[in-house]
Amino acid sequence: MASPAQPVDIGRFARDVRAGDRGVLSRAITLIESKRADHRRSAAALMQALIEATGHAVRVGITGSPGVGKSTTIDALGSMLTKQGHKVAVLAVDPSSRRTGGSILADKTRMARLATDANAFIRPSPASGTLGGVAAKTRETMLLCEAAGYDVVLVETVGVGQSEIAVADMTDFFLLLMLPGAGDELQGLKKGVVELADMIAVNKADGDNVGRAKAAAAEYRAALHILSPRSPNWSPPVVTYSALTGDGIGELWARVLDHREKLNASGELAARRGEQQVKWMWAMLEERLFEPLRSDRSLRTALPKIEAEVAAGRVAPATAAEQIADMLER
Ligand SMILES: Nc1nc2c(ncn2[C@@H]2O[C@H](COP(=O)(O)OP(=O)(O)OP(=O)(O)O)[C@@H](O)[C@H]2O)c(=O)[nH]1
Ligand SMILES: [Mg+2]
Repeated sequence: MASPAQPVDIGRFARDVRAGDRGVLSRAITLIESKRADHRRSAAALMQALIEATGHAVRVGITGSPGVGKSTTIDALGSMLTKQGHKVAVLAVDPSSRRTGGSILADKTRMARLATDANAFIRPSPASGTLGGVAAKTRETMLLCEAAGYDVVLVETVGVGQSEIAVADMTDFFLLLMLPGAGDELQGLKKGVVELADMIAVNKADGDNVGRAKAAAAEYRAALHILSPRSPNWSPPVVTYSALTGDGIGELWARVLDHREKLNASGELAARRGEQQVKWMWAMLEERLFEPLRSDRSLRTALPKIEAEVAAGRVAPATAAEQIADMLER
C-alpha cells in the first residue's frame, strides 16, 4: 500500500484532491486511515481545508441480508449513473473485514462493470476495528470523494450489529433491500432497521420470482403502515426491481431523487445533515477519548483485572471507574 504523503503540504494536497486524481484520492484516504499521531493531525487539517468542497453528493446507504444483491445492485445502479454523467464512489462499512479479504474487494467480481469504470471509485471498508472507528473513517472517505468530484456516494453495509445505524447516520437516504418470499422474510425484519429505511426494495424480481416479489412488496407495504415514518415529509415506498436485468433500477433511483427534492424543499435535508455532523463530532471525540483504553499497554492489562473485580462484587463500579479515570489522566 502506498504510504501516506510524507511531510504534508496540506494546501497543495487539498488542491490535488480537488483536481480529482484517483491516486491522490487514494493517498488522502490512506492518510485519514492512519493511526499515527502526526498523520492524524495532517488528516484533520486536510479535512478542514476541504470542508467547503464537500456536501454536494447524493449519499445513499444500502443494507440487506447476505446474498440479497447489494453488490449487484450497486453495480447496476452505479453504471446507470456513470452513463448519465455522474461520478460514483462506492464505500463500505464492515467492521469484520480485513484489508486483504474485505468483502467489497472480493465483491469486485460482483461489480465487474464499476470496477473498470473510469467514473467510479470503489474503496473497501477500512480494516477491522471498532464500529465507531471504521464508520468515522468511512465518513471522512466519503467527504474526500465529494471533494474529488464524486457526486453520488453509495455506502454498502452488511447487516451486522449497529453498522446500519452508523451508515444511516452518514447518508441522506437509507435503502433496505429484501428478497422475494414474503412470509419468512417479514419475520426476519429487524424493526430498528426498517424504521431507518427511506425505501424498501425487493430485489430479484425477475423470471419466476416476479409474482413472489410483488406479493412480498405488498406485505412490506402493509407492515410499514403500522410504523411511524422517519420523516414527516416522506412515506417510505416499497418497490420491486431486478439488479440482474436492470428492470426497475431507473424507477428506484427516481424515488431517491424524489425524496431528495421533498426533503430539500422542506429544509429537512439540511437539518438532517447538520445533526449528523454534530453527532459525528461527538462520536469522534468519544473514539479519541477511549483510544488510550485500547492502546495504552498498562491500561490494557489492568482493565480485565478491574473488570473481574467488579464482576465478582469486590470492587464497586464507582470505585473502578474512578481508578480507570485516574489512570487515563496520568
Ligand atoms: N435472479 C437474480 N439474482 C440476483 C439478482 N441480484 C443479485 N443476484 C444474485 O444473488 C447473489 C448475491 O448477490 P450479491 O450482489 O453478491 O449480494 P450481496 O448482498 O452483495 O451479498 P454479500 O456481499 O455477500 O452480503 C449472486 O449470485 C447474484 O448474481 C437479481 O436481481 N436477480
Ligand atoms: Mg456484497
